[in-house]
Amino acid sequence: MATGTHSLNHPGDSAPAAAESVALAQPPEELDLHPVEGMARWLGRLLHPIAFRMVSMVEQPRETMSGPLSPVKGYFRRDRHRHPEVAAETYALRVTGVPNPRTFSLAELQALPQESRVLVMECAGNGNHVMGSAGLIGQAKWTGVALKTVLEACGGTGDSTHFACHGLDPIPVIRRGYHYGLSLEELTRSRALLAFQMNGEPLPRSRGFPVRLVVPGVYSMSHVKWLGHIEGKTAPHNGIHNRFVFVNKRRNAAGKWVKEQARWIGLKSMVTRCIRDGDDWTLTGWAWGGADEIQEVKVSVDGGESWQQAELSGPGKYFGAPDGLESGDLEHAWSVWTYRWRGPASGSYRIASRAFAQEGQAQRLEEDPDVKGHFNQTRVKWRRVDVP
Ligand SMILES: Nc1nc2c(c(=O)[nH]1)N[C@H]1C(S)=C(S)[C@@H](COP(=O)(O)O)O[C@H]1N2
Ligand SMILES: [Mo]
Repeated sequence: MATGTHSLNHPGDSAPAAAESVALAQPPEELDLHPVEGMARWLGRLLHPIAFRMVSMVEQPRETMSGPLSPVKGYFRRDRHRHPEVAAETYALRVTGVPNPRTFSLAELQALPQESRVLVMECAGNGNHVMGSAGLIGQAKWTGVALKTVLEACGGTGDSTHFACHGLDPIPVIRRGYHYGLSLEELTRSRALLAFQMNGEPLPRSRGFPVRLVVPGVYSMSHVKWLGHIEGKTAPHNGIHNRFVFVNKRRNAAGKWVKEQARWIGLKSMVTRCIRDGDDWTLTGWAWGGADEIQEVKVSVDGGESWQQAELSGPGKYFGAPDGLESGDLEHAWSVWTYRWRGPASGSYRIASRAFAQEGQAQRLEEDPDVKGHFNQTRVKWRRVDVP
C-alpha cells in the first residue's frame, strides 16, 4: 500500500482488474451491502434515499466510501431543509456571556491564527435500528480558528461553564435558529473549531457558510452550521435539541430510566465496500470512535459464527505526513481496514465488522439492555451480500 499524502489506494479506486473472469455474463465488480434491519431494508435502495431526503437527510453514497477523506460533493447532510444565504461581507458572530462580549466580522475571525483537523463527523442517529442504513457519516479536513482562540479574544470564559451555539437557519414555526449547547469542559477536551474551510475549499452554503462549529469526537448535532451566536452560560443549555431531540434513556444504578444526551461518538466500525478481486472479494471499511485508539478490527462473513482479523491502518499510517497537520490533529480520524474474503461460493451471506480498542473494549454485538433510543447505537451492523 502506498504511503504519503492522501495516497491510500483502496481496491476499486482504479479500474477493475478482473475482466478476465467471465464465467458469468458481466459479473458484478462490487456487491451491494443490504441492510438487514430498519427502514432501509424495507424501502430498498431506490426508495430509502427519497424517504431520507424528505426529512432533509442525505447519506454518503457508497462510491465515495473509500479513501481517507470524504469528498465535499456527496458528503452526508442533515439539517432542516432551509439553508440560510449568508453574505461574507455582512456576516457577524456575536459572543456573549464572556468578560468582553463582542461581535466578529468574518475578516476579523479569519485574521486569528488558524488550524486544521481531520475528523469523523457522524450524526448521532447514524445507523440506528429505525433507519438501518449507515451513511450519515463522513471524514473531512476542517480549517478555521480554535474556539479557545476566539474566547481568549473576548477576555476568556469568565463565569461561563457552558456554551450554547446558535445557527442562523430559521426553523419553521418557532422561527428561531438551530441551537445546541455543550459544557466548557467538553468544548475544551474536543478542541472545538470554528471552521471556514472543508477539505481546503471554502465552506459550501449547505455546510454552514461562512462559519460552522466542529467538535471533534462529539456527535454532529453539536457541529452547528451558519454559526451566528456563541452564548456563554452559567448552567447547561436547556434547548429543545439538547433536552428532547438528541436524547436516549439509560437505566441508572438504581434501575431508574433517566434521559441521556447524545455526546461522544462510541466505538464503532462498518463494512463500506465489497469489491471483486479475481475469485475473491475485498471488503473494506472504517473503525472509529471510542475513547482510545482502534487496536483491532475483526470481520465475520458467516453471520457471527467465526471472526477473522482484518488488516488495519490508522490515520497516522494511511495519511503519511499530511501538510500542516500534527498527529494530534488526526486524533478523531477513522482507521481503515481491509479483509480478503477468499472465493466464497455463490449464495447469500451476512457480513459485519467489529472494532476493538484497549483490552476489554469491544464494539457491542447486541444492543445495550440499559439504553433505549435512536442515538449512539454502537453495536455491530450486519449486512447481507449476495455472491453471484
Ligand atoms: N444550524 C444548523 N446546524 C446543524 C444542523 C441544523 O439543522 N442547523 N443539524 C445538525 C445535525 S443533526 C447534523 S448530523 C450535522 C450535519 O452536518 P452536515 O449537514 O454538514 O453533514 O449538522 C448539525 N448542525
Ligand atoms: Mo444529526
